[in-house]
Amino acid sequence: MKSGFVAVVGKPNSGKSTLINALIGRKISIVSEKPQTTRFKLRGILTLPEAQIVFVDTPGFHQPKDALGQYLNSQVTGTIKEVDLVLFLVDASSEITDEDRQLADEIKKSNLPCLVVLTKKDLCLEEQIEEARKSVEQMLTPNDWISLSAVEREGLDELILKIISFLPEGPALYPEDMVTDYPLTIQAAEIVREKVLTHTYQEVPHSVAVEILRIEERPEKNLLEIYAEIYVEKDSQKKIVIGKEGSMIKKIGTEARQELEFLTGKKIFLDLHVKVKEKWREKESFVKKIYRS
Ligand SMILES: Nc1nc2c(ncn2[C@@H]2O[C@H](COP(=O)(O)OP(=O)(O)OP(=O)(O)O)[C@@H](O)[C@H]2O)c(=O)[nH]1
Ligand SMILES: [Mg+2]
Repeated sequence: MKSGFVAVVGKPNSGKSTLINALIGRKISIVSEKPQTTRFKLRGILTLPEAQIVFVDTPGFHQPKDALGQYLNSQVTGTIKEVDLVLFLVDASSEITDEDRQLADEIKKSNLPCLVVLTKKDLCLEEQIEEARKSVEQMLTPNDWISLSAVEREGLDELILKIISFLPEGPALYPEDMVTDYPLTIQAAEIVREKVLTHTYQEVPHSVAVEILRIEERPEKNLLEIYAEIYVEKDSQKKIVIGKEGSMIKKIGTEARQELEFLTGKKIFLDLHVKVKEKWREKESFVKKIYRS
């Protein structure tokens, strides 16, 4: 048996969360077409007969603009230090940028084995993959390479075999039926945030944070009551999230409730409030309060 931790790192939107969800076959981490979707260091666990792989999803590595950005980057660099293997995801369908280069430097500093994953192959011509590969070769010399498409599930089995070859011998680290180790409070907050991200644009998705205030169990009714606060930074954003006559918050609430019911197998009562917290992304103490993990 082999087992170990694998950091999944890459710039925002490179496809980290999509890949982890595809490998585990369940939605571990929320996904959106907007950059900087992931804010937590989330673990997804894949148990096979011959190995247990613990993937650590991370926020997209980027040029930080505020306390939130600094915190997210620190989650990436912190994760790189505490794993057995680094998967460096590079979106082959878009330009290589300084963010890729800076992340490559961080990976080199770690001295850990690195497997480069060129993502979104379904969107690329063969030449683009070759070009991406050449650009990455100028940044670092990885231990191995793969190009794949998480959306089309192409290359996933090969990736798993390659990952296992880097892992040390060892027993399973988590129970074999466990796919993630993060608590329902975080899962629920992320699901609500995903619904907000799906339905809002421009600055709003970046300005939203969700905090679960409390969860109350009503076992006699097979019911969970979830009370959540949605934080935004401005009154105008609050209006958008609530929508005309509450239509938007109702839509967000309905979609989140359905997903939470599917996830837990219980009836869900979801209470959502929207609150303005001016410039929360610039306030380190607030960021730490919400995103401590
Ligand atoms: N066509 C295609 N799109 C993909 C693929 N993988 C991811 N995407 C899309 O790329 C976008 C970003 O995917 P995410 O998985 O959220 O990316 P991420 O790296 O986790 O992003 P952050 O959490 O913001 O750092 C989404 O719209 C995905 O649907 C792929 O293999 N093919
Ligand atoms: Mg992500």
